[in-house]
Amino acid sequence: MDNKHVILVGAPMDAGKRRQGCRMGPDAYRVAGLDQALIDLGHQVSDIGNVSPDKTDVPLHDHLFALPEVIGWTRALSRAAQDSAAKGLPIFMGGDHALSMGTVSGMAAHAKKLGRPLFVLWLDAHSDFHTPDSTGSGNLHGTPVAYFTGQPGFDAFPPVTNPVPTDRVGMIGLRSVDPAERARLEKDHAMLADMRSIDEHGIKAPLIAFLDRVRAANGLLHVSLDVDFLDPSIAPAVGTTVPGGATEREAHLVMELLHESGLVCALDLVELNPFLDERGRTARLMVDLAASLLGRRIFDRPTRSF
Ligand code: HAR
Ligand code: MN
Ligand code: MN
Ligand code: MN
Repeated sequence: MDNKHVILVGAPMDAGKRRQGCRMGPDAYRVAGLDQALIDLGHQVSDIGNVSPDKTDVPLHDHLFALPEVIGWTRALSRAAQDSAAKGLPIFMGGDHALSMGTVSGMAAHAKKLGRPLFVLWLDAHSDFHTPDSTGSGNLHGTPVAYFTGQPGFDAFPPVTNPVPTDRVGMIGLRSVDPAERARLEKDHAMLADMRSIDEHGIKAPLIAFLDRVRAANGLLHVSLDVDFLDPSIAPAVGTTVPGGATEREAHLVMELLHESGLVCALDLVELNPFLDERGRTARLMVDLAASLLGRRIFDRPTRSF
C-alpha cells in the first residue's frame, strides 16, 4: 500500500450561512479519531491545528451574510491549501462549504505549479453554483463552485487566478438545485449525476467516467464531501438535510473507487454540524468515509461497540 503524508487542516468556518454549529466540526473529527483511523492504515498524519480567517477591511453587505469573514477565510485557506499540498495530502476539516472557495483555489494554484489540470468532484445534495447576484438566501456556502470556476460577481473576493473550468467539475448526489444554478451548469457542461440517475444506473458509472477523464488529462482530483450528500437517516448532523441521499454503501463505494484511482490530491469534509448530531454518528461516518478514501477496505472495518 502506498503510504501518504496526510495533513489535517482544521477550518472551523461558520460564516457561510446563518445557522451556526459547523465551527465545532474540526474538533468533532478529532474526537471521532480521524488521525488514528489514518495512522492505522499506515499513513503518516500531521494535524496542524485550526486556520483562522485573515482580517479584512471589506464592509458588511446587506444581502450576503458575513461577507468580510468569508473573504478572510478564502484568503487564509487558499494559503493553507498551497502550503499543505506542498507537503502531502491535505484533509480540510470543516467548517461549512464556503471553505471550498479557499481550499479549491489554493489547490488550483498547486496543480498549476505542477503543470497538471485540477478537477473537482462535488459530492453534495446541492450544486453550490449560485453567484452573489443569483443567491436568494445570501448564504455564501451556496456559491463556492461559481467562485472557483471563475463566474462573475465575486468582486470583493481575491481574484481567481487559476479558475477550474466548469467542465472539469463532476457533481454526484444532486437533489436540490435552484433554477439559476441548473441553467448555468447545463450550459457550461459540468458532469451532473443526480439521485434519479444514480437510482437508475448506479453510482459507479458516472464516477468511473469522470475518473477516466481525469486520468486521460493527467489531472489531479480535489474531492469535496458535503455531509448532505448522505441520506439524513444515516447522517443527521447537517443544517440542510434533503431526503433521498446516498446510502452508506454507495458513499463507501465512491471512496473505495477514489482510493483505487490514485488521483485524489485533497479532501474537504464539510457542513458537519455536531450540534445536530446523534451521539457522534455522523462524525464517525465521515471519518469512516475518509478512511475508505485513504485505503481502508471493507473487510478491515473495525466493529465498534457503543
Ligand atoms: N441553494 C440554496 C441556497 O443557495 C441552498 C444551498 C445549501 N448549500 C449547502 N451546501 N448546504 O451544499 O441557499
Ligand atoms: Mn455544499
Ligand atoms: Mn449541500
Ligand atoms: Mn461477526
